[in-house]
Amino acid sequence: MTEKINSFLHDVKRLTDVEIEQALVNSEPLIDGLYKSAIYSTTGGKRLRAVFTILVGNIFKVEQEILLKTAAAVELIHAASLIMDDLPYMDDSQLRRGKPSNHVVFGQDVALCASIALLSKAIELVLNDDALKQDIKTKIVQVLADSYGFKGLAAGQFVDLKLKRKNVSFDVIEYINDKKTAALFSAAGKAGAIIGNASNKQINAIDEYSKYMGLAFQIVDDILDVEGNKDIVGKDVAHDKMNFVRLVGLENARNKAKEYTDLAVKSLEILGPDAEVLKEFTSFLVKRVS
Ligand code: GRG
Repeated sequence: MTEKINSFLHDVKRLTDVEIEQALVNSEPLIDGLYKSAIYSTTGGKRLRAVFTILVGNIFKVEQEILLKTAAAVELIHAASLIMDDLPYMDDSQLRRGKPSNHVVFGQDVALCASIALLSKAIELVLNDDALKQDIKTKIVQVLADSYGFKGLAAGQFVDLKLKRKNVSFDVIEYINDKKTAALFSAAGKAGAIIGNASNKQINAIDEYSKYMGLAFQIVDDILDVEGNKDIVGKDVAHDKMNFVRLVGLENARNKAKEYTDLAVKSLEILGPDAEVLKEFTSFLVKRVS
């Protein structure tokens, strides 16, 4: 089954890459440098959020082509967040996806502009998608906008930067992981479900699954941060910063990841056998090494 997911991942990655390439064609020579910076950070990556949108859409019988622009939009938001996260006044990371971080190559000023431009390109991709009806587009734009604002990435990052050191507790770290990591997975999944005309109950199930899966995913990320190989992980590891593993220890962190994974899988019950594929996806995510 891992082989099946691997090959699915490979195919989706290729198709998402094409979608992103087409979305970032520049016709204005004056801003060539801005596009170069944006393109630099949208290449590479495992495309897990795009895969998730497509897996969820498939559960609701949506064809892959209809989901691709939305899947690419989610990856653009993800790329924008990685650029911002690596900035010196944020996480201060020099390495991302096995190469120097965006600001190391293009400068902090350009990196920030590219990140913002990618966020608007993500929204534009959905709004200009002829495959989607207007009401579906509106719902997706709402979900995507929520994922990186006060209900998502920005909120998580704020707490991470400003409150974590003073107030380290399980709840605070869980809040950060929920907003910084699970929120975008949740948007990716909900967008796929919305395109599939899923009921509110089904969308809530996907949301709950994404939350627990995202929390488990982040713990695995923290484990890789502590004991991963920089060459395989492709980003700065063993940062001396607080994360879930440093708070509770490796063994407890592994147990907690298992607990979240079980809760994620339980959330899928109401979706029936079609959602089985997400169980495979969950176990694929927690076994990852990069
Ligand atoms: C307003 C966009 C925006 C952001 C402001 C900087 C910030 C707030 C939030 C940072 C969020 C962030 C980067 C969280 C880390 C999530 C995470 C575990 C990333 C790694 O995901 P992978 O392994 O990466 O899927 P690849 O490179 O494979 O795509």
